[in-house]
Amino acid sequence: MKAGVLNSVHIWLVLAHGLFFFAGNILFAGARSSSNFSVSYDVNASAGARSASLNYLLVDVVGEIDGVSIAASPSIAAKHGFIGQLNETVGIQVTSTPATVDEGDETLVNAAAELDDGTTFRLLGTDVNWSVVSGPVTGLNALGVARAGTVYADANAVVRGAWMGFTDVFSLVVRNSASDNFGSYAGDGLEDGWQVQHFGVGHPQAGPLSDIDLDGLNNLMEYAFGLHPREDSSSQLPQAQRLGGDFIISFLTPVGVQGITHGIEWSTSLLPGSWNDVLNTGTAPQNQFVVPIGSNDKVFFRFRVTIP
Ligand SMILES: [Ca+2]
Ligand SMILES: [Ca+2]
Ligand SMILES: [Ca+2]
Repeated sequence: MKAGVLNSVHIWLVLAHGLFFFAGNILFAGARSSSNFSVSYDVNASAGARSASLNYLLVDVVGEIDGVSIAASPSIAAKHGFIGQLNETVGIQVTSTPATVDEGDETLVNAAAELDDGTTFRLLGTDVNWSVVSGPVTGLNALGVARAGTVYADANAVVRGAWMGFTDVFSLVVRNSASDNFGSYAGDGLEDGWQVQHFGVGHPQAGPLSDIDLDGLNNLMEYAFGLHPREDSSSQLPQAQRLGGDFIISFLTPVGVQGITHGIEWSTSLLPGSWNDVLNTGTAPQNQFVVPIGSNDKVFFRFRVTIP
């Protein structure tokens, strides 16, 4: 029993010793500073105190440096000495993964909450209210999965996410990955961008067999030879040149024209069944056709353009 009493006294003395040094630290606290930080004083006061510099604000509370510090730029807040970091949401960020999507494909639109300590956390897609602001997105479901529509050229689409009163928009790129799949111009052999360029969207005379300018060349021929489908271009077809005993017709496939096969046929009478194919001896994009004149006193040519 006696030993037990002595032990109890010893423990009490250690505690008192510790308390003494705690009080001593408070007595000798004072101002501290750095290039972007200053604390005017530390104080053992239940009301705490506040100090600040150009880009720092510190609110002290009892016994240690606790409180809130705020940097003006970037705007970040930190709360010292609390059991856990306390955060406030200051906005949301909407992005898309991937940010470029082929027409007809899907991409996942994400949203993250921005916190005042400079961190973010991912939001569940189902927690966000999604909507399409503009552009070729034909579907955007509750999870944030966006489906790109068909386009005639690369195009931007803007989607919006809203959560807890915050909104953000994101612009994703829909890539024109197929050249003949757009609306009423799909599958007709003409590049959709060319049709929209000359006729706008959905024009009834933009098809390959129409000849809106009545120059004798339908739109397929106009396209194949890089001509303007709404201006008389009948004199702009490649011309035959005589070289020795041959006629030679040589021309380049226009830049951007694809899916087209150019051909030449010749006849001496223009009669049905009298037309003969000529071999294309050029190397793409060059086309070259050579027709021996022989003993013929006249030879006619005609162009033939085919699409798959
Ligand atoms: Ca397309
Ligand atoms: Ca087309
Ligand atoms: Ca025409």
